[in-house]
Amino acid sequence: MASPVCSRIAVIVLFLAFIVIDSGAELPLKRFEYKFSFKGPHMAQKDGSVPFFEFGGSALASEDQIRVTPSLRSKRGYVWTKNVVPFPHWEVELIFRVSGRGRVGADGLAFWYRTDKGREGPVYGSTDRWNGLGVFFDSFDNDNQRNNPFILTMLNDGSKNYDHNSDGQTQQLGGCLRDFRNKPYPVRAKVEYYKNTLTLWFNNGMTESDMNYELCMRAENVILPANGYFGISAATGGLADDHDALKLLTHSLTVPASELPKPDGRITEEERQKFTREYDEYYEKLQKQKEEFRKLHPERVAGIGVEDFEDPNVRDLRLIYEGQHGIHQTIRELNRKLDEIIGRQERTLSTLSSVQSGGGTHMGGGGGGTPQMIDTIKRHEVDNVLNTQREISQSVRDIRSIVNDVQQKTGAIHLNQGQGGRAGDGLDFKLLVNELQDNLKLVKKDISYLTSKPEPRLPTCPDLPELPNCLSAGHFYFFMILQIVVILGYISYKHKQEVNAKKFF
Ligand code: MAN
Ligand code: CA
Ligand code: CA
Repeated sequence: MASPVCSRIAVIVLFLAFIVIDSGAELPLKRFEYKFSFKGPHMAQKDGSVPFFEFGGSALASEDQIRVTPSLRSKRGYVWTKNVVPFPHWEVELIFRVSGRGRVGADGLAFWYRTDKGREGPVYGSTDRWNGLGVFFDSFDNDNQRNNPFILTMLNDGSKNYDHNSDGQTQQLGGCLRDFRNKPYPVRAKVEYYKNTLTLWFNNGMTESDMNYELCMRAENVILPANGYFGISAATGGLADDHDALKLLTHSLTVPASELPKPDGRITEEERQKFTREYDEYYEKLQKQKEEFRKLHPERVAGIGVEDFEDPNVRDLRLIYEGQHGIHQTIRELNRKLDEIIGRQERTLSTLSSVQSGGGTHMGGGGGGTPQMIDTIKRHEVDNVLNTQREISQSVRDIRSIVNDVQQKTGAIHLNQGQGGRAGDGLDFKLLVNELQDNLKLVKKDISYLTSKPEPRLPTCPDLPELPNCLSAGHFYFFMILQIVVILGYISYKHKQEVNAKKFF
């Protein structure tokens, strides 16, 4: 059961879609053309003319209508646009009234689009052998076919005469049997010529609505001449009606851009030369304007630089530079992060080594306790310790060299003494003592420097197994003083021996 319902719905949707697509595709753009329209109120000016229209014969304009013919016998009247119609597609709505006291009226009213202004003539008030379109609202049944009032369209290329006696039945393009006389409201006819299709709708004036149109005729492949005029004419004969034109509303129709044939993108040589010439002219004009601007505003030009416009090569170089700068920044950032990782790794290793080395010293008695919490050694603290150790080592090496120097000097004195002293030995001894004092001062200074250095906060030598040449200040003092005392004792002893030896001479 569901399947047929679904298929019906699908068909309806498809149908509606086609309608929407179809109607959307064919909807032309409409524009009201006031130069080809008239309507009341205030239709006629003080001199009786109607703007953009000319009329003659029995036609008479008033405030709200143009009476093309009065209901008097053998009248002809006409109204024509002053200007030719410049647009190829159009829609014209004619609102009019045909009224008379008789049961039968005559002869009828015509709407025209033709290449000449058909002033007074036999075809519903206009001239015959026209070129273009005639839409005839034929009230009187001349051929007695009981088919009037009738609405009839007829094309003419200027070669045909309208057959009045047969009501043009054999000449018609199309038409419809409609009564348009003595209606409660004005009747309306809408004529559309769009894409070579002629369509006629009719509103019989039974209501005031302007929407109740019904199709009268449609004809395709209709080719109307260009540059025609719109016109209205009417005629009476043995019988007569009032033929009143109330409104003529014209719209031009434009084919939507989506339906226009697309250009193939190629241009002719002539067009190319034209565009090139226009470009050159524009460029020259631009250069002149730039030059004028420079003259008028030199300070602004100087502030801006040589050119406000970037050269393509300069732009490429700038882009390359910016790219390289970006790469450089990225590398720097990576380098920084790598340093950070290495730092963390070193701290971790230091912590591990501290734990390992501190495990034996900090373990609670007997090795049965849990490890105590140990402070983490920072890298800069380790560096400080190492630097301090290096300085101490260097100082110790300096002291060693000084001590060696003192020993060498002492050895030299001893040698001199062994070779026998001569005159002036007392002076040499004095110089030696002074030099010894100077050296001692240097030693003292170095020691003072060492002792004045702040001790690192962290445990130093004992906790760092790889650091050699550690010497405490106490030991160093002790050995130095001992050495000096020995040397002085030795020198004193030798001096006494020499004094005693001299006594014997
Ligand atoms: C007369 C003639 C015709 C005309 C009728 C109706 O018979 O003038 O041409 O059509 O009257 O007016
Ligand atoms: Ca007729
Ligand atoms: Ca007829």
